[in-house]
Amino acid sequence: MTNAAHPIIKLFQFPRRFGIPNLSPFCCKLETWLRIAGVPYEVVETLDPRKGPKGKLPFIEDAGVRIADTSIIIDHLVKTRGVDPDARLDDSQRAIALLVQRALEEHYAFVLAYTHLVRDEGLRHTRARFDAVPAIIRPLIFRIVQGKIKKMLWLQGTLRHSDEEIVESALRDWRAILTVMGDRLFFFGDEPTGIDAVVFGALATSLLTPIASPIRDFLKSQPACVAYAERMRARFFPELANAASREGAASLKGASRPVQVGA
Ligand SMILES: N[C@@H](CCC(=O)N[C@@H](CS)C(=O)NCC(=O)O)C(=O)O
Repeated sequence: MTNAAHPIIKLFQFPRRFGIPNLSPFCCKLETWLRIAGVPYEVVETLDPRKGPKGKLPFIEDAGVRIADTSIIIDHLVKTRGVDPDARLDDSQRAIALLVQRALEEHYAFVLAYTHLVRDEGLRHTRARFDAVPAIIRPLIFRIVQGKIKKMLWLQGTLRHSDEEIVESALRDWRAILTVMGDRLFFFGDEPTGIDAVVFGALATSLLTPIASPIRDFLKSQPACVAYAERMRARFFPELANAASREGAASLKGASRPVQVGA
């Protein structure tokens, strides 16, 4: 796959946190897709989306050319690398995949911005990303970034709803998606396809992080969903799955009372 015509691509994305590929559903999606498709890459960590051609992360650099937007990047790699994890899907499966992708990327992604960057439970964990900013200007930068996120969510519409309404809308997304998935190993059967990268991108940051929310509680209560998320991480990011299970074992060892795993 990698030869003189195709130098290794550079993947610009946020640094990893919390034992998942990325807190950003889009960064997690793209890196997962690269591993599903077997396209080699090297990661360049950055906290600054403004470096990308569309002012967002992730983006790639392929032979010196920067390309943004996960779906456009994937189309580019399918064409140039001749790999396509969706090759075996029929028209109906492709249509379902697109609708699920739209639900997660054009609706649920805004709920994630709310749960992770506006809600107190999320901010408690995501505020640390400002640690790299000099302490003297940190509160100011934090207020500016938070103001930008809130404005975006207000214009998009999410922030006009109550917390309960936002959570309920997200639960509807997940109930529908989990119903379509059933308890198959991967979204469309025994082998992963592109939509698994999208679903895992949204699920990992919702379920496999310490960021508490009623959405995480719901997802945790769905055994097939938890097994799917763990399966995706174990298959495509074994280095993270091993670290996560070591952390889990250590916290069990250190616990003074028996702890119910997965509770
Ligand atoms: N449609 C884009 C969405 C990417 C996106 O929204 N990235 C977010 C992080 S999850 C971002 O960079 N936000 C920074 C900003 O909007 O300033 C894709 O598929 O790549």
